[in-house]
Amino acid sequence: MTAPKSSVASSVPHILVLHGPNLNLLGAREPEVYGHDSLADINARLDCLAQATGALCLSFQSNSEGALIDFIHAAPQKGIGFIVINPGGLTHSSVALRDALSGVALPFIEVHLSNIHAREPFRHRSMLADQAVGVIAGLGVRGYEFAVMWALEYLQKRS
Ligand code: CA2
Repeated sequence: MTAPKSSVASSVPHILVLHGPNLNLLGAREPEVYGHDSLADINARLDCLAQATGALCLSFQSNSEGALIDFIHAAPQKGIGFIVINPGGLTHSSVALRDALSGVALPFIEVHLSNIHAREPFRHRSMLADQAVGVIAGLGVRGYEFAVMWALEYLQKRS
């Protein structure tokens, strides 16, 4: 007997990759800081990585704090088991984003393309980092890949 579609989907590990404000500009501006890859390039690579292990990688970018928070709130109903997030500039200011992540209680890794600790002092503080499973900064696009690989291992061990 064929299993109902919903139970097939829920057995597949789901990772959510969230990109915060201005990251839609990747590849077009400031390549010396953020690299040459566009957001579409990054998402496609992460999607391939997840699919190679039979998982699903859902990506979402917004310039709006509220839209990111709404997406985080909906994550458990979408079957998401892990979040990889580059909160962009909201990293350094957003108590609301921190509260949303704590609210859904999903494990997450914080990723930054640049090494925020080697930049201006206001970028050294993260509102989310102490709640994260881990933080990756300064490894460019590879940082997202490492985070997704770690998330895949984490979800496989827990299934
Ligand atoms: O290094 C990172 O990934 C950051 O999260 C990027 C944020 C910055 O505010 C954080 O301190 C560190 C900025 C995202 C803006 O992205 C742009 C990409 C291309 C051109 C202009 C901005």
